[in-house]
Amino acid sequence: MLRRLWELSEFPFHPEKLNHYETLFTVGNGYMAMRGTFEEGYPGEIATTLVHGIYNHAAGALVTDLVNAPNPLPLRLWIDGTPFRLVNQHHTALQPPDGAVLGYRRRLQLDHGVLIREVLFRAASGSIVRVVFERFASLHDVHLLVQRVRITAVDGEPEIRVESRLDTDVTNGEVRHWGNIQAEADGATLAVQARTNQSGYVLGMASRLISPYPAEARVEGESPLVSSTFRLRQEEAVSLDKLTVVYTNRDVEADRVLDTARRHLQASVAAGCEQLRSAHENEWARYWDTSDVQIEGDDYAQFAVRFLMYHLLIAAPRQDERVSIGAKTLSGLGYKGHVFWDTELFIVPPLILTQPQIARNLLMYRYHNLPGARNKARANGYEGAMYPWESTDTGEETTPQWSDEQEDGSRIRIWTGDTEQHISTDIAYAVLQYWRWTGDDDFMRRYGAEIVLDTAVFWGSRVEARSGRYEISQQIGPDEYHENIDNSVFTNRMVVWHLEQALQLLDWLRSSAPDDAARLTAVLNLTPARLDRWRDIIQKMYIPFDDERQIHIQFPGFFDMEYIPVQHYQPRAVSVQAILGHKRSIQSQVIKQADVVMLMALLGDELAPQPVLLNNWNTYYPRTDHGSSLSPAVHAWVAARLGLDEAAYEMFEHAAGIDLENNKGNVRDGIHGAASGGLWQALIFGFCGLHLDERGEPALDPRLPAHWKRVSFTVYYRGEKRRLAVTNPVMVTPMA
Ligand code: IFM
Repeated sequence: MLRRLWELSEFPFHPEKLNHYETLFTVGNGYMAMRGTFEEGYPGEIATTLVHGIYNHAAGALVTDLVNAPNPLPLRLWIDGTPFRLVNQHHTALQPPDGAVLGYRRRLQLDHGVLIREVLFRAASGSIVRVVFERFASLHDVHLLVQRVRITAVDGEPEIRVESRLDTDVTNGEVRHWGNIQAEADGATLAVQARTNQSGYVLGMASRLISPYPAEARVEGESPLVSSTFRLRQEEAVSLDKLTVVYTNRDVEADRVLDTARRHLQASVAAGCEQLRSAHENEWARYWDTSDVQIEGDDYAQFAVRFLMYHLLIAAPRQDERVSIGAKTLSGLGYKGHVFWDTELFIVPPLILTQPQIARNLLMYRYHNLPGARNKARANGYEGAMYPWESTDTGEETTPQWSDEQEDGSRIRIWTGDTEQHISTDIAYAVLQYWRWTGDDDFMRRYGAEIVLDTAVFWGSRVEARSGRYEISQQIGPDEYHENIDNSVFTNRMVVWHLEQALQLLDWLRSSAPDDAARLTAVLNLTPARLDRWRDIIQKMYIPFDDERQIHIQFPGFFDMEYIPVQHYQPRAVSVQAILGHKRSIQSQVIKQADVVMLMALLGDELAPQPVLLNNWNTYYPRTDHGSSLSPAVHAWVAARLGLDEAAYEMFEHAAGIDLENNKGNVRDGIHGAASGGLWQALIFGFCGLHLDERGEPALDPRLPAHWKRVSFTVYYRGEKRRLAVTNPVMVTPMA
């Protein structure tokens, strides 16, 4: 793979990386996204189009899926009757007489959000054509997908047939979600409407092939298609455009979905592709103005940070506060499109600082889903709001209870939906972080405070008073190898922090927004007795700590388990857990991901003095196998703050390679959204040391890798754009 500073490029074709690259080459606009599959198809492809918020729990499926929508991409070509494709019907490289691929290059322009694929192709007849496909999901008009194919007769005078289709024969793996499919082909316009078979979402798609030649349309099975045939003279070139518009009944009433899509299509056709493209590119320029980070002295890091931001931006809902970003963004079917803590602690922070309106939308998703969190608390015998570990459109808990079948036919019980409860505090953390950076008091008064306070109410009812102190039993901390343990130091300490913040927030509300304070006090039943209990918990919560070694203890009993020197298992392409097996590793000190180290990232110096933080690092870093993609970036961030330059850069590179190099081997399932957001935080909070100082003002404390010359970036602070830069040797450009 080649990388220019603004471009991901594949040259020549790498069929062995087909699914990996489909993920990387995804285009999207925060409403919908399409994986980088080919217009003509390819065996083994995972063609996926995802539209935010369209979930369905099909009969027989374990849990709800984010639904793979009908595929709008198909554009097939025949050159003198030879089908244009990159592989023959036996799935081996194309050889005469099936035609031949003479050259191939694919480029994703990160600055413009445009995907371009160029192929030099020889038909069986001997004619040679150059075919250039382009596509973008408009950032200006989120319902619109624009495709273009340009065909040039390089040698010969070939007859060309182009066929455009909307493919409704789509599934999520084995699971079929769509029913009531209607397909229409009328002139050059194709249309489909379908309804999800359990949740009843209606999706409509209308598409037009804009061709200077006569076109014929028909419906084949349940998919409409249109084709156009013409002959090119030697060296003649022709461009055909395909515009597709998508609507769902999340946008308009169900009976208006298709009609709205059709009208919208008509207006887009009238506007013309050039105008659609420049509006799209201008919108990208607007987003990059605040989201770009420039790194001088390290092209790999520069490219990686642009790539991650591109992927966060194409997944980020810009006009919708009832959806959120799943763990695999909109670029794959992994984790079924479910929303985890990945969003609030990893993805939201870069957005708070560079696109605060999007961050607000994502937090509003949690506000709207408070009823689901309250249901979960009640169902478990608690008060307040207990957010689900995995969330979809309903806000109810959607974590599967059992894994898919293992090789031996068994299934593993998944406990995270029951006992990975720190998510409620993670969400509160993000709300407070948003508030501190944006100063958005209106959001806090009307929505944010209710999230922070009602999750505090949950913890007040969740903790257990035992032997003169408070404990929390049966937890899973960030390190998910150790399930249902008592007194996770991460959870217990974050709960103390959460309750402290909740009390301070209530004080602020009382003084600056007494009506809201009174409303929330009444609705959430914030009695003096309840607040006294919070104060008591803050004082007496059990925080596992080893006085002798001056370290936090991940949980009592952790050090009694088998010690496995994780660093000896190198080089390895899989986690130590995968090598040693589930059973052994859960009874060992092998840690899946930053846990105490995550606590250090979130609380920084507030957690403990520097020597303790260093002791924690020296204890936990060597025991961590980074089995989760969330881990390396957090380690990079913390190592940078501790001045451990070598480890910081090593972990930064590891995190950058998770998607780009597929170093966890599962990018086919989608981009690792949390690793992406984590990488940004390692860069900005870790290496650049951006933080709010004692006065609540942004400040920098850089610790750049030695070979970096300069990092410059933009953040929003309380509604103002600030351009910042740090250099090596350290120099901080005053905030402007
Ligand atoms: O949320 C994460 C978790 O921390 C580790 N396993 C994968 C989840 C989704 O990314």
